[in-house]
Amino acid sequence: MASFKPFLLLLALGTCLFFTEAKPRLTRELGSLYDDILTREFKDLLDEKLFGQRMAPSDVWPRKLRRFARNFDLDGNGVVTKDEVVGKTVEEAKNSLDTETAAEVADTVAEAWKAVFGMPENGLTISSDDIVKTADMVCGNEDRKRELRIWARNVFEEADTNHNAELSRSEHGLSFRMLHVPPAGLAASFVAADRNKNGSVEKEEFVDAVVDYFCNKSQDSPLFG
Ligand SMILES: [Ca+2]
Ligand SMILES: [Ca+2]
Ligand SMILES: [Ca+2]
Repeated sequence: MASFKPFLLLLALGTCLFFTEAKPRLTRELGSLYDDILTREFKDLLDEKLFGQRMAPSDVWPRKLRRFARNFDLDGNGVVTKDEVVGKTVEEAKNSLDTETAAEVADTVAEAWKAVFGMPENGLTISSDDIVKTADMVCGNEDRKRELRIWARNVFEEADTNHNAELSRSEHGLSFRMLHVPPAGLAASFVAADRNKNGSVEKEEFVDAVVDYFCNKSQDSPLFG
């Protein structure tokens, strides 16, 4: 549709000019018809501009979301599947954690896939707009955002293996390796979460950092590498 607009605008203007010479009365009628077209076309263009601004405040957010998704795209085909996110993470949890904690991790990851992010069964194409729409549905709805906070608290509880209500560097490292954060990104991830710089990550810091990662549209974060 957009490619016809310059043509329609030119046609409207050209015809108005042509009829001005030949038929004044008809010109008035056609003039108002073309005024309508011009008004409508201008409104469409304006709507497009406003809509575009609403949908794309910047590319920081999509880039951040895509980076997170790519950590899980283990075969590198551009699609994150349920098996890559849930299946493989559960497999790794079973290999490196005790049976009970591994079962808890399995539940938390499965919950994230379905209940928190509402991911489609057939996976998600990382480069598509669906990834932004998915995050928008979570962050734009208070109930869904609460689910995200509850999920982050559960992840924190599982990561806090000595149950002292804070994550040490090694506890943080173990959990974030399981979330496929590359080893080179772990130090920056810890610093991003430890906002009061006291050398450990408290629950509130952790939850805030997770929500900020998924919902802050204007600031990037190294939390997930
Ligand atoms: Ca894949
Ligand atoms: Ca701890
Ligand atoms: Ca701290």
